[in-house]
Amino acid sequence: MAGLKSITVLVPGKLHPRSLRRIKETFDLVQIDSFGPASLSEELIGRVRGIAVSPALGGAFVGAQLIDALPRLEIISNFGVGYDGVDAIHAGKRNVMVTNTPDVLTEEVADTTIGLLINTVRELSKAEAYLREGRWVRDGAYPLTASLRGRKVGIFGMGRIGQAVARRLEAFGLAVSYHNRRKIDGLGYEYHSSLEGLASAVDVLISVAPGTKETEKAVNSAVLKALGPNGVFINVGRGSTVDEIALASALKDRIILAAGLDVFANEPHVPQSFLDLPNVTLLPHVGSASVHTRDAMADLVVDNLIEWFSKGRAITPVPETNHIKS
Ligand code: NAP
Ligand code: 8YV
Repeated sequence: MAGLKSITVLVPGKLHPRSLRRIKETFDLVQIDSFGPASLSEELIGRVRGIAVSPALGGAFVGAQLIDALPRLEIISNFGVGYDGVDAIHAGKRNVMVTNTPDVLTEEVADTTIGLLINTVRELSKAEAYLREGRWVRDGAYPLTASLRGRKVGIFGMGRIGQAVARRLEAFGLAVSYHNRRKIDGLGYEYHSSLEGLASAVDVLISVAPGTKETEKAVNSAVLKALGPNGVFINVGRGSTVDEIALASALKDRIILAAGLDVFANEPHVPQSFLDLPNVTLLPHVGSASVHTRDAMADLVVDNLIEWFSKGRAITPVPETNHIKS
């Protein structure tokens, strides 16, 4: 790997410490706190050949401006399977490879999704708070809750994680259906060609869809109304896929029963309207956040860089840049 030491990899903002350590051991690592091209010296601009970034953990958004400012840039290695923090379409046009971290986090995120679903329906964290406040002794048993029994679950975004969630739900004896842009051949779950159609056929809607222009605010008031008064909405995909104002109103006016959210449009800021509501379970984007899985993601970020600069190919290119050769 000695030849890689002369290659400069820029890390704008925060990144997992394991990725940082391995990049530092292998490449010429340059970390910067402020992200715009204006914060880079002329000398650095001419040197950077790779970027490693984790937008959701406090890294920079890697947009067209930054990509265009770096004439020798070859690869952007994104920490996370969701790469809405990188302008991959623009990178593709500029012949810059973009990689993400699929598969290594799939089962962890599916576990978290099931935990969030059960917690939302059976109110486990509220029941624990009740016990800790001494209310079991003072007020008696915790009130009875809603149930998962007999529910139909719809998955918006039946990809790697969606299918891992569906496998778990099958073991729970729950009926599963889904909406994607395309029906998946050979997948034995009922397909709905529209999100609203899916929502009206189920009483749990789980969003595992990516944050794109097409999915922006896709979960809107019509979808929530279709989900109905017994409906539960779970989001582990991206906050941008939800009209958060419509969701807060739907929860407040009992258009739906409850929601469980791991992701938000403007992280780490969570709308006060959600914090004020009793029927929403809130998590700080912890879907993949175990030591085991974050280590695997951190390694894949660096392995993509090493593979690119030593063998001229990427391990996990995103579809928008799959065509690019070194
Ligand atoms: P994936 O395998 O690419 O699955 C995404 C699915 O969404 C695909 O089946 C795709 O099917 C569907 N989709 C994309 N655009 C759509 C649209 N406009 N309308 C309807 N369906 C659409 O990705 P994954 O590995 O399962 O990850 C999914 C997402 O989960 C990531 O992008 C990320 O945002 C999120 N995530 C969150 C956490 C967390 O910590 N909460 C962790 C990991 C991932 P079609 O192409 O057929 O439409
Ligand atoms: C990470 C995620 O928490 O992979 C994703 O898309 O949302 C999570 O696994 C996030 O990317 C951290 O940067």
